[in-house]
Amino acid sequence: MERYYNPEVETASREELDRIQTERLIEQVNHVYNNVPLYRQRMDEAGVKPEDIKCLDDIRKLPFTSKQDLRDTYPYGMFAVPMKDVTRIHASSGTTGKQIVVGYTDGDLDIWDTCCARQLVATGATSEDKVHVSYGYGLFTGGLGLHGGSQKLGCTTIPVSSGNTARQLTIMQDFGSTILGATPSYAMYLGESAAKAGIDTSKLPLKVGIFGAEPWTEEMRQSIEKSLNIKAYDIYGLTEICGPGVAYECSQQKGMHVNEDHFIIEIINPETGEPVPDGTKGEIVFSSITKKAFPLLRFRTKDIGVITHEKCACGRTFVRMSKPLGRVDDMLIVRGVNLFPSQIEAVLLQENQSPNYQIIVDRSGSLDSIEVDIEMNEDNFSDKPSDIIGMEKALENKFKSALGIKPKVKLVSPDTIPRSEGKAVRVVDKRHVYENK
Ligand code: DLL
Repeated sequence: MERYYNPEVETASREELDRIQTERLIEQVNHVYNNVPLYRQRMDEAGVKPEDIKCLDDIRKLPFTSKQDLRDTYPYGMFAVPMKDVTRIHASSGTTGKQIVVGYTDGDLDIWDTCCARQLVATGATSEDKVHVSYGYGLFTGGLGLHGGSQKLGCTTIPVSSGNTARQLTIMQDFGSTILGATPSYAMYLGESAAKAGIDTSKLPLKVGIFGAEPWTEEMRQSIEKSLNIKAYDIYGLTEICGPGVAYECSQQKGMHVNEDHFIIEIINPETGEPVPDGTKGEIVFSSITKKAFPLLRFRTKDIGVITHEKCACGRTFVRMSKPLGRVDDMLIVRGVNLFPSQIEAVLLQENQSPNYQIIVDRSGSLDSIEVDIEMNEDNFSDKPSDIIGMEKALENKFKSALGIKPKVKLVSPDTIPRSEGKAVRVVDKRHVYENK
């Protein structure tokens, strides 16, 4: 039988959900108007006053929020409560200088934990479970997010964090982990490593995986389910909205239910900003309607997806979103780090390298690899292999300190990177991480 963490709201009627969302949206609009200068200014410019928001459709009168707005107000410009009320800070994965800093009050953390607890229960978890959290702990929201949900549900929480694969496997065996939280690529790696170490995963108590933070395909799901002998669930979220737990899969695994009592989802045409009907692909936009410290209205995620309000056999009435089907921008997620080609370009510029470059992302087994091919220019041209290797290593280190990940750098002869007639093809992603839908 299907179990819910908050049955009243997870299975509430559409009318009831509309009522909750409308009430909370109105309150949130007042909160941001009174406490976030950027919102007050944007709403004044658009000629919208908080009292103009009376029903859910009125959300369209409100301005969008972009990642750029969050960068422009770095670090605390979007915070809507005094810092003394902010009890936790997280930041988007990725790079120095361009991080998005988000804050939570105690109440915000409690809601976040609830959202993650709902996901756990949707996979069948109870307080008897031992939740092995292999998402990174730290500014990244994955580790502490799932941790909070697990603890709230009363599970035995094992805060392993990421890395040290041999130790992860030992803990899994000796501590008896029953649920694993990790990025899907790390879960794949754990499965491969278990096989190499001769561990028979069918003998382990592990039964469920909760995987997200990066795109993954149905093929990956099947492969992880087989190698770890578990059932794998998808969980979606983003730092700006809270972290993991924005949307979660149920027993039916036909899309992810959005925690609609806390977040309003819209799908828009990314060019016009106009809403598109259910079943039509568009950019996913979220408003957080209960968050006090870092409330966002109509945040453009740049993820592409579709939603459906069709009834789900699990009994939940929350709208379902598809897996992200792509991105509106060119953001890559490589080994869990969000990365923009423009950040690679900035390092090249700083190092006086040629602007002719190409980024090649690939995956062998479960490990992402990233290579940056750069044409040599007049200043650094050399045909001495030892010089070239030295320059490549130096650049690799520059990337590591600027981006947090170390790509392989290959200096190539001038005029060898293919030129294109339209937009330069900066990224070749051979992993095919999005489903071709
Ligand atoms: O990845 C939060 C998270 C942690 C979600 C753990 C799930 C589990 P960010 O680092 O801000 O936050 O990255 C957010 O990652 O806009 C999507 O592009 C992508 N993403 C997140 N979950 C999924 C998923 C966390 N299930 C960005 N499938 C988002 C595909 C996902 N992409």
